[in-house]
Parts: sequence; structure tokens; C-alpha cells
Amino acid sequence: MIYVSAPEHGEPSDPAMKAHALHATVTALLAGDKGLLAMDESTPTCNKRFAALGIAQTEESRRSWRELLITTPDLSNSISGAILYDETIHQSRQDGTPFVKLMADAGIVVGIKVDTGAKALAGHPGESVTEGLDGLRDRLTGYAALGARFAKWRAVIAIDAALPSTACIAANAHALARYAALCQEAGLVPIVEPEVLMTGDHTLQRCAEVTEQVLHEVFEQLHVQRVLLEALLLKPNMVLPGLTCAHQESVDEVADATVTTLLRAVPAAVPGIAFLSGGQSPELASARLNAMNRRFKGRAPWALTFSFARAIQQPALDIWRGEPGNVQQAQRALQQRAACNRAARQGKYADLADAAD
Ligand code: 5MM
Repeated sequence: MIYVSAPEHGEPSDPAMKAHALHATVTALLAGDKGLLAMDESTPTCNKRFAALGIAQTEESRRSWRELLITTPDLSNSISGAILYDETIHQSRQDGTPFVKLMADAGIVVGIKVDTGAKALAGHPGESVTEGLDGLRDRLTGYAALGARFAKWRAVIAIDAALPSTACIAANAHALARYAALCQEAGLVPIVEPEVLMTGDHTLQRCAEVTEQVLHEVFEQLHVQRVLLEALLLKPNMVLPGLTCAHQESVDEVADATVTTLLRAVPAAVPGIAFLSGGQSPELASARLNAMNRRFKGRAPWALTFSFARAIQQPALDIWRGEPGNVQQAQRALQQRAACNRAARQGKYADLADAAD
């Protein structure tokens, strides 16, 4: 049961009922130690991943790839929800069965990316603000009618000697909070994704400082916009040294820095934290999530789970390469990465736990 304050003039008459439905979605997404499959790459991003492997960059290729993902046998043993892109939520299996029906039949909750992308932030070279608030209320209603039960919006924060600026953090936190409020109004659980990028030579300590600063601002704005914390999921970066930083901390050090940072900035009312992988290898992403769950068992107030795209999809994509004959082997690879991450939620993922030591 979630306590919600009494309705003010003009608010819907039964906020408790709405909160109950949102809570049911959150519960389904976190149940059974499962996690989320992010398969919401925009067309340019999906095409970029295809181009790197010589796969045709067509709507039919993207549909075939998403069909491969959604029809992977037993995917729902490890995956509770999947985040789709606008093109994908309207697509169907080759026999005409809508993807959203296949997901519902498999017990996978439908999610949808609703931002329209990170655009250059005026007056702030090298920084971006995520757009998509205009018309969002109507788009959310449309997605809910199609079967979506949760949504996602990603803000992108770059680090360098002078970045991020106060303006970049403030603009992105404000947009995330307004998006989250609109989602809850429409009955969709918002996934709030402020991603501090791995790109650069910054230290883990610097990533921790920036991540904490960003999260403080995001939760301040969520409060200002009256977003119900119990009915959202946070999708943050792990706290990592920059990709080109000379010193790369161990798996356990990353786990400790990440959870310590989150404990300082994320209210205990938030039910779950579903990490993005951000360009980490699949094995390291699993190992680091595993270490968090092992080392903070019983001490973290929120579930620590995953919402990976590349760290689940990439091994399967490398096998598939657009060839129909490779579908089953690619699906086995996908199934395996999904299962590894479910094990990591339980602190039972063993492979390569010391990969970065
Ligand atoms: C950070 O990206 C999200 C998680 O993916 P990784 O686990 O690979 O880091 C992901 O959901 C992301 O938002 C989409 O894949 C890319 O979306 P765009 O809008 O950049 O195409």
C-alpha cells in the first residue's frame, strides 16, 4: 500500500487507485530477480550497430532483429520487461502477430522510450539536453492504448575538466521530472535515466562526484514536480573510471563506489535501480552488478537490477549478422546473457568476477 496525499482541487478523484496500478507494474518489473532488456535503440543508433557488422540498415532488418529478441525461447525466465522504440512497438512477427501481443503472451511487460533524443544545449558546447516534452501527454496516452505499461527517458551528461555545467544538469533534471510526472498521470511507470557517460579519462572519484551531484538535482526536481517515488525506477550509470583513465578499479571497488554514491543520493522510497551498461563488456557489467548484490546484500534499500542494451544484445548481434540461419544460435547467446544478469541480481554470477582486478 502506498500512502498518497489527498487530492488537491482539479486532481483526479482517486490518486490511490492510480498509485496502486503503478505499484503493480513496478512489482512485476522487479519480480523474480529478473531485469529489463533495453531494445529501444533509435533508428540511427540501431543502424550504426548494424553498419559495424555489415548488416543491411533497413526497416525489415530492424524488424527481424527485434523479432529475434522478442521470440527468444524462455526469455521471460530472466527478463520481466523490455523497452521498445516507437518503430518497434508498431511492428509484428513475420506471421503478423504484433510484438506487443507476443510480449504479453510471454509475460514480458511492454515499455517504450518516449524521449526524442539528446540535442545540443544552446550556449554550452559539448553538452546536450534531452527533448520530447512537447505533445508528450498525448503520445503517452497512445502508447498506453497500445499496451505499454512503463516508459523511459534518457538524459546524457558528459564529463571533462569543465563539464558538466550547472545549466546542463538543471535542464536535464527538470525535463526528466516533467516527463516522470506526465507518465504517472497516464498510468505508466517512468524509468528515469540520467546517464553520466564513460567517455573520457576522468577518474572513478570524479564520476562519483558528478553522479551524486546529478542525482541530487534529479531527485530535487522529482520532488518539485510531485512525482511519486514509489512508482518509478531509476536507471543510472555505474560509477566507473573514464574509458581512457589510466587506472581502472577492480570489480569490488566499482561496486562499492557505485552503491555508496547511490546511498547518498537516492531516497529509500525508490523501489528499484536498474543500471544501464553504457559500453561496458557484457561480462564486466554482469560482474559489477553481481558484486553490488553480493557486497550490499540486506543493506541496500532498493532492488539492484539491470536494464542493459548492449551488454545483453551484443553477443547475439555478433552471431546473427542478419543471417536467418544464425537465429537460433543468436537466441541462445541472448538467453545466456539474460540468465547471467538474473544470476547477478542474486549475487550468484561467478564468471569473470575478477576480470578487472
Ligand atoms: C544508455 O543507453 C541505454 C542502455 O543501453 P546500454 O546498456 O547499451 O548502455 C539504452 O536504453 C539507450 O537509451 C538506447 O539503446 C539508445 O537510445 P538512442 O536514443 O541513443 O538511440
